Amino acid sequence: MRANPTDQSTRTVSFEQLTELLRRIFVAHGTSAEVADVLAENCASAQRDGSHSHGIFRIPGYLSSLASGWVDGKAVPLVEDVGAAFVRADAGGGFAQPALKAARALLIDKARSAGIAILAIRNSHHFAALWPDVEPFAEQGLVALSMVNSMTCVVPHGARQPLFGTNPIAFAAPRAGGAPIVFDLATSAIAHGDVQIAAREGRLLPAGMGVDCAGQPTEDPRAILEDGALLPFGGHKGSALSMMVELLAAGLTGGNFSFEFDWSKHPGAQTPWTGQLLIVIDPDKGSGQSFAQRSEELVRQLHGAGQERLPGDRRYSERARSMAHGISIALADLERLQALAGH
Ligand code: NDP
Ligand code: PYC
Repeated sequence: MRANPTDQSTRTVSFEQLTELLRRIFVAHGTSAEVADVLAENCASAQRDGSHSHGIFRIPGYLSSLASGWVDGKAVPLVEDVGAAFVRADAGGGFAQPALKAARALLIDKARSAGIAILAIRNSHHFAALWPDVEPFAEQGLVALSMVNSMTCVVPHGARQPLFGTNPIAFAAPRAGGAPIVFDLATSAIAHGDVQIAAREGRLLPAGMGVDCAGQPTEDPRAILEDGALLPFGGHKGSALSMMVELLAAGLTGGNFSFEFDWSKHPGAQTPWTGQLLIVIDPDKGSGQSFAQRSEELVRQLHGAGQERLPGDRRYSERARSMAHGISIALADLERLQALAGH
């Protein structure tokens, strides 16, 4: 780990160094080595790509959830082959990503043979960015769509009280001339993690993100976090998408709806106990043409129409910078991580 010459209060670490540090933290706080490998790579990838609401910022939440006994860091997922194009995984009260890892090869085999395959994960905790779950499929020429529900903190459009989670949707598609096209967005106006970061930094939010405990619009992130709530993005449209996420990620999989679990007997619990759906498609079955060539043509037209920045582009450029120059981390944060790893 080397000092950044331009700023004495930060250090740069390589992706591999950060992954190893996080892996040691997870193991030291009660996960199995297998689960630690998956979570550490996921969290380090988010930090590397500038997905700051789901990078190292999340480590205290992971650890307090583990310490509370709310999530099983040693759970072994159970994968079931339930149809020509359908796989189920019971995460056993553990994290969703190890369940995805366990089901992945079967899911890809089915998507390639049937043209499409579904993975329904239940009894799972997802506390991360969603793009790491879909992007690798597109790197293998497949289209992937995923959604996960979280914890009640979003007021449905026209409702008086919160019911939905922040419920992200992520999509990845291969492209002939570059890295996959990927988007990953919360269906709330802002991710809960970004509200927490704004509160910590003492910043106000833009208008239209949330309401206070009286249901009145507020730009104060603390008022949203303390008995207030978030709003869906795009009014009734985002609200409809959030409802779809509840139906597919929880209703269809057998996971909890965002309003269905009660973590009050586990002080410190932060990881939502819900479900996740993945749909994987072999796009070349759709027509006689190469899908990756078709998506490249769409990108060309988007650029021609003036859209320079596609979803995913910011992450990819952060990733390139991190891989070339290291991941910059505040010294205080790095020291906290090292202490958690037991250095
Ligand atoms: P953002 O609003 O920051 O970004 C959403 C998407 O839009 C990204 O793909 C982003 O690309 C793209 N984008 C942003 N700005 C532009 C622009 N100007 N032009 C074109 N594309 C743009 O994300 P959210 O705040 O909605 O979500 C943040 C993270 O929180 C996500 O990773 C999500 O999965 C995670 N989350 C996880 C939850 C869970 O339960 N596990 C719950 C809710 C959220 P780029 O990435 O390149 O910036
Ligand atoms: O940022 O909304 C969020 C979130 C919820 C669960 C994990 N991240």
